[in-house]
Amino acid sequence: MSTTDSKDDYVFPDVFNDPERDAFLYGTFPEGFIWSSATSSYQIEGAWNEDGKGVCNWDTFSHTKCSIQNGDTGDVACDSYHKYKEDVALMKAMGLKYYRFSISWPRVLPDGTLNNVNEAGIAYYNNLIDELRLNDIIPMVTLFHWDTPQTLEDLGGWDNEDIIDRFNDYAEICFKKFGDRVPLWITFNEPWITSVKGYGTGEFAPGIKEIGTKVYRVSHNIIKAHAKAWHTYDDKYRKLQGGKAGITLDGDFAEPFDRSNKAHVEAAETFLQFKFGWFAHPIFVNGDYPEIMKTKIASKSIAQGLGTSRLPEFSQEEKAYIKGTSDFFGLNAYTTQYATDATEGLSHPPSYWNDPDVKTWQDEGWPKSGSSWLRVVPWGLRRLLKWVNDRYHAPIYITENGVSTSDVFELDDQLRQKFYQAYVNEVLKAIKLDGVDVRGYTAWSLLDNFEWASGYSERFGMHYVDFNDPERPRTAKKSASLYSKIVKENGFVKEL
Ligand code: PNW
Repeated sequence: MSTTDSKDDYVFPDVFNDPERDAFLYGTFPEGFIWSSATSSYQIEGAWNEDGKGVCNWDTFSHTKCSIQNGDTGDVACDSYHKYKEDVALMKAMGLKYYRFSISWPRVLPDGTLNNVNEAGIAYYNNLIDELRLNDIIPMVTLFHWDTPQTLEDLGGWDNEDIIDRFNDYAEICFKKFGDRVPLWITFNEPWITSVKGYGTGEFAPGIKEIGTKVYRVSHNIIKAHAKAWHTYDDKYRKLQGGKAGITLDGDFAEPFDRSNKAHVEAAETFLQFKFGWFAHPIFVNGDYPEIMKTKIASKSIAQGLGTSRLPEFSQEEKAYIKGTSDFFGLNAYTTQYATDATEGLSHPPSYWNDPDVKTWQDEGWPKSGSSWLRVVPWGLRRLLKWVNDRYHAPIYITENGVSTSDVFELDDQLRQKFYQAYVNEVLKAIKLDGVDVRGYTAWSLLDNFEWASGYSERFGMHYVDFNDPERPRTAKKSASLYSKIVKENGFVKEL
């Protein structure tokens, strides 16, 4: 790439070539910037019923016919329960200094409660953490990346508020057992997905389809559970262990289709409030949902003949307890939508999709990935970072960003190499040009793994995993060396 305004200044020159917006920026990240890669327990561990682990909602869901593409399950996945040392060696070879993984709740507490602590599960995570520290890799740990103990799911899961105390017990045992070596805790990964896909559309475990009502109750309980676990850390462990605790939220960026059209601008903002604000407004701003959500859902609920809003309310006491309960903003970002105001299908049937009065879509010209929902839009990440920064004023850790390709054997993964170059470059622009406080970047994912309802048909890894081989061999793709180069140079150093 050269500094002159030529096609070479762009990573995707045919699609994204606006000199203002898309030109490549050389430079390095602030000193101490955290470079990491991520996985999650159900997606990589396997060993679903070994050494005393309890059954989780995804075990049940994936064992139910027709819920996952090709009937795939996470029974073995990448077999990381047995091969974690190999995983650590891959990170070491890439020069990564941080690793984001998640703990399986039922591997530690098989029935979800303190009645039965699985020492083998505790030992597994102790071994993993020790292996990481031995290799100078610092763990960033997610407590809940969607695998709920089945015993608790049977009692209503996140729709039963008793789970708030159970989650707090589980979080506390993790702080107690592992916290001396874990400086960064993430309570929940993407509560939007749990609420909307788990209890709304039913695409994900537990497969419940109550998109107009339950989604809001589930997220209400998750927000309270998050706040409680954060207070436990803050009250009892922070001083001793010196770490930080926060939440990871996800969502697409929304770009007004026509920036000069006020209705489009408002629609994009509303979309973002319904995605991020739903969780971020209570946690980072004032303990309560965004006004636009409260107004829209209440007026639609009344029009639908309901006596109260489908969106639950927090008490004054709860608001005070929830506000300010995240030491950082964990952000999972992948793609972007265009947004306009919508006027159809507003009141019936009650649905999270209709509540915002917004229509979104993706441009056909944006590069496709292996996942239908994910088109490559690098500039959307920079705008999203600025949007989050302006509203929530918290240090941002990008806890996931990455791209899928379809299930083919491909080590020279051109799309993923270009994706990381372009997206990481947008993070650099956000820091250098917009003054956004981004502290870290995490690539999703270290390994190809179980991609939820898509099973093994979509590959997000920087390492290829052969799922037909019982040994689950890992092979580095070219994106692994490209990412490793960015990490070692702490950015983009121009080669003369
Ligand atoms: C995130 N969508 O999930 C998760 O945190 C990861 O576990 C997952 O593997 C990764 O992104 C890639 O998908 C998402 O359909 C799953 O919009 C689905 C969607 C978004 C994020």
